[in-house]
Amino acid sequence: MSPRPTLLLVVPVAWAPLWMPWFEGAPFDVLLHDRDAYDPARIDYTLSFRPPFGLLKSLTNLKTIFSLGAGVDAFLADPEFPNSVPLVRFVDPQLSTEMAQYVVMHVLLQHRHQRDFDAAQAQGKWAQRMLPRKTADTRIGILGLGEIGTVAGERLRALGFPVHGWSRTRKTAPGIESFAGESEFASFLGQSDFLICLLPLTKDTRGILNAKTFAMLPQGAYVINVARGGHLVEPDLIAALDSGHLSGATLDVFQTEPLPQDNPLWRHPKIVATPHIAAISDPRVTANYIIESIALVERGERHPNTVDVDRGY
Ligand code: NDP
Ligand code: OXD
Repeated sequence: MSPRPTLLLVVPVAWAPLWMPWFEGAPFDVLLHDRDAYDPARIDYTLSFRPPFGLLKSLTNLKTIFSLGAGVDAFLADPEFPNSVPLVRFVDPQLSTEMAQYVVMHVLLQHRHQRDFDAAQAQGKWAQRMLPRKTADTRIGILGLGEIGTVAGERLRALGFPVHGWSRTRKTAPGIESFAGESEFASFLGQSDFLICLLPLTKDTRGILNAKTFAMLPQGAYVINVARGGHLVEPDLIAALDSGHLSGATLDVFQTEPLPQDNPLWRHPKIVATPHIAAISDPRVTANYIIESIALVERGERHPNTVDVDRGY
């Protein structure tokens, strides 16, 4: 009889009670990286989000590396990442729905000028007025029409916004106009009153939210970055907000997380900053996904959510 496979869970020890119960009854053993002693050569699978550099290489018999997040940039940033081992990312309809909720909420808060009404209420002012721009005239541009970008686009479309998206390859999502590749980037930007970043962080997309990009957006555009902090050139955003070209920004992700206390993004009057909470992988759902995924790998099948390491996503 072959030995049971072993999954190494790389999360803080304090999170063990959140995760371990969902693996009970799984047909493999689960060890916690920071708590349990183990022989690196006996680990078959790992599940982590930002594993310490070098750890994965030290596990010499890995069959698959699982990411507990949708984004895998932190894995590929490891100079010793073992390229020959399949890397499988987390894809989950619930995660996509929650990401879409976050995006919809921040589009609506801005579109409906809710913060102005909050301020008016605080002063006891009856500030009745019509929406300055009609929903049908408010064009939403989504950078990245993948698993999450497509769901966010569909939800915004259902609310009456014209939605278009930009991706590497052409898409055919109903009601969402597709722009593809660098040659269509400028025309995509030119009609984006809201620009929502849902790209993976790769060598091609790092710093894509920069002064040049902002200059191609219509006057008064609003930027939402829910992808990765590395997409944004922070001083360029502040300059575009201070010049009045951009009307505001919502940021859920940052170059350095947690966002340092002295970072000006915290206090900028036109920025809404949240602590990387747009959607957090649910341990129960993720554990089920891993149980099914390991069964699939053990049957010798290729996982459909295997990352193309050369492409970076
Ligand atoms: P997918 O891989 O499903 O989609 C990525 C999309 O980006 C695809 O449409 C792809 O195009 C497009 N793309 C990639 N590179 C380029 C490029 N160079 N030029 C144009 N388009 C490009 O990713 P998900 O939708 O699952 O996730 C997106 C990101 O969201 C994650 O990588 C992660 O960083 C972030 N995220 C953030 C969370 C949070 O809480 N803030 C939670 C979850 C995810 P094509 O389809 O043609 O290949
Ligand atoms: C993810 C994330 O990539 O949580 O899933 O950021």
